[in-house]
Amino acid sequence: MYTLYSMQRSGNSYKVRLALARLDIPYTLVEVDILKGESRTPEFLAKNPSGHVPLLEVAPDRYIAESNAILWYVAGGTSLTPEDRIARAEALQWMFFEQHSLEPNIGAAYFWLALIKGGRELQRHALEDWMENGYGALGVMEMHLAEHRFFVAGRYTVADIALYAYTHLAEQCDFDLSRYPAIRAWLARVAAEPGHVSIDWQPEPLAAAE
Ligand SMILES: N[C@@H](CCC(=O)N[C@@H](CS)C(=O)NCC(=O)O)C(=O)O
Repeated sequence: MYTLYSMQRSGNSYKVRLALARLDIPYTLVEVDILKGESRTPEFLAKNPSGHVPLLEVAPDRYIAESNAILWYVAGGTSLTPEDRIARAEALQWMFFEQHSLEPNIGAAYFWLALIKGGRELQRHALEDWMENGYGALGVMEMHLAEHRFFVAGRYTVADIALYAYTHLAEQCDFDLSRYPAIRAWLARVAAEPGHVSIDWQPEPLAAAE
């Protein structure tokens, strides 16, 4: 049985909740409030020295960090992970793109504008860069999605889950998606996938063991 250390409003944590819900995999959810420093305690750092959520305990004292690595672990062998070599590399290509070009910009803007009171003033200068680079990433995605229903392999995969998390939050942090019709259509396709859950959703608490 997995234990997922997650924060409800974290897009990176949401990716893992989305995949586990789609795959109907039960798990124990532990809420970690990063705003209160709960991911920086000695106990948490012993589990993940990066001090980040999400973190998945896959066996006693065996942890996997990094949202996109966790996606590959939980979805391995399912339709969410492509089998052939090119498609696997393409999925990784988009997941590295997500971490390098999308998450550091839209994720940072979301954190400071949507989660931190007074964040806009504190990050006024950084925000300009996040907006410019975030729009750059959205432009790349729009070009691809104008020709493809999903990012890889013609179907919903871990690459879509990784990219959906922060893209669907973009309008909560100043990004205007009206200029990106292919992205909006893709967001709707992902939201219509079986087992889709919102970022607010939580699994039912598991019954305590006898
Ligand atoms: N590359 C990591 C990033 C994880 C990350 O930045 N997590 C944030 C929440 S979205 C966090 O835990 N921040 C707490 C901190 O830095 O103290 C991933 O994809 O999992």
